[in-house]
Amino acid sequence: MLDDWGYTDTNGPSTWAQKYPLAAGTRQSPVDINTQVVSLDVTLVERPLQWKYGNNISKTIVNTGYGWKVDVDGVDTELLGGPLSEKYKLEQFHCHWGKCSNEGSEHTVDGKAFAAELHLVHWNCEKYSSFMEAASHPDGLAVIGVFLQVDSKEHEELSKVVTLLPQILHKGQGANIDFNLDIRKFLPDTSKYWTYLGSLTTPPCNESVIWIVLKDPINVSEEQLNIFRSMKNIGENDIPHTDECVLRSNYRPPLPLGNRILRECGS
Ligand code: SG4
Ligand code: ZN
Repeated sequence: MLDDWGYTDTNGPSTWAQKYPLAAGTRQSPVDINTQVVSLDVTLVERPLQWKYGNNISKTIVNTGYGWKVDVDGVDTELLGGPLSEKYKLEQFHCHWGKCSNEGSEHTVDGKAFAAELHLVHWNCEKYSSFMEAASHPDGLAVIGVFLQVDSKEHEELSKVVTLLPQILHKGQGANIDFNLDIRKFLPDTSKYWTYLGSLTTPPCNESVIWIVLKDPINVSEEQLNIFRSMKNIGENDIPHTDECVLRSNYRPPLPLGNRILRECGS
């Protein structure tokens, strides 16, 4: 049985709105970032983005059937400043990629896609009491997006994730992280970013995300991406019918910005 949503021809992004009406909304993500129409916002410069991620906060990694996801202990984490009016806590991070490296990111810049995009998902812990509660409010979530581009050498910290993937090739599988997987090493310069109001990029596509897309990409190797591309979207004991069970790509293409404003900080 195919899931009711996914990234195959039959259950991919263009079909989501049939079952998840929010996916047809006017505040959807991702979007193409047209660098000609972004507005420079001095208030963002005056209120720098601040974050605090400690050691040993990455706890487990799971195959969600839609990719890998690292759950963190976010108690002592913080994200504030920039476009955010309150303090947010990190909940998890995950990645989107494509079947080849000229596609894979969800956001695009002047029509250009990167090979992959890392998402650090935070929730507003000042206004809401849980991630779940926050996810249904327009200012509930804040996601930092980091573009991944291909380079000849591997990304050292990402190689720690890659090493765990053989244990979670199938949907539903998980592994403990008993070493320091350091989120800070996934961050380029965080003073340069674009920000806009959007949604979760997967069903149910809640319009609850303040997006912060970092301008500078980080480098990963093609080999690292190839391991991502070998993950499966079915359980270990499910019977594979076609090669549709391989998660070759898991990104949603850009949606119209409409009358939303894209602001930029730093150049
Ligand atoms: C990925 O599928 C994550 O694994 C999901 O996390 C996440 O959903 C989903 O992407 C949407 O997040 O930053 N791309 S995104 O907009 O965080 C949520 C889980 O499955 C609710 C928990
Ligand atoms: Zn994501």
